[in-house]
Amino acid sequence: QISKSSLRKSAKMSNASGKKLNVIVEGNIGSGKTTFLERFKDYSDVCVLAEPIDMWRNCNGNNLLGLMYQDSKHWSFSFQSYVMLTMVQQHTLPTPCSVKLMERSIYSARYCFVEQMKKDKIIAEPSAAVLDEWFKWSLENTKIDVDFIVYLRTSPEIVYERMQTRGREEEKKIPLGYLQDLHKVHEEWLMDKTIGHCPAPVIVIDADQDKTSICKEYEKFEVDVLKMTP
Ligand code: DCP
Repeated sequence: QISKSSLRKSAKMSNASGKKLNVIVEGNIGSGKTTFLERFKDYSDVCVLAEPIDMWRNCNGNNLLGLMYQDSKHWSFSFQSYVMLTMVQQHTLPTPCSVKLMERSIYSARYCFVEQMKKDKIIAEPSAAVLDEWFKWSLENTKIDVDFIVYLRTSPEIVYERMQTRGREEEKKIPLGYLQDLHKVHEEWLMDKTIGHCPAPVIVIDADQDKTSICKEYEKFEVDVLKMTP
């Protein structure tokens, strides 16, 4: 007997235009982006690109993520330059699949993280200007397409708890205040549209919810956006 889930896994996306869809998944640290992406890993017509955190932890033997949290004034510029490079690599990676689902983007690197680091004077204005030039050049000269943004919207207090439970070594000293600041810049970029440029329609998912309720929201995304037919 063929199960419903195996049918779903082989389901073809049938978006009306037949155009390939590029979807980016955004949200605060600990908002559940990885869990959201996991759901699509077995689908034959979806290319899932998880965040290249392993590369950030090992750039020619250097843990840039760890260095950034240990001495942010010294290492944030190097770290964000490398994040932007890895994001351009993911945005431009060819795929035969109908849907490319990517964790984060060059946009959140620029409009959330670099923006906050500029505000906190962790990245000096001249260094931020260099990152901005790279950002603009990449958008103008490479093929970075975004058709939808999935925003996993959370409360900073909830993601703070999740982050502590997860216990990622590099993130041990992140204070609640940093997550509140990152929440604010995500909101300004994706909801209020007062920071930078929002490149595509935003699908908001309440990601404070427990796992069972979130799964229902995820299913709506599959049906409404990916047009998946079981
Ligand atoms: N990070 C950063 N600058 C970026 C992107 C990420 O400083 N441009 C940092 C923040 C986190 C780590 O990298 O310490 C990973 O953060 P993400 O929010 O991108 O990924 P998570 O694994 O926390 O996501 P989730 O828990 O939602 O799956």
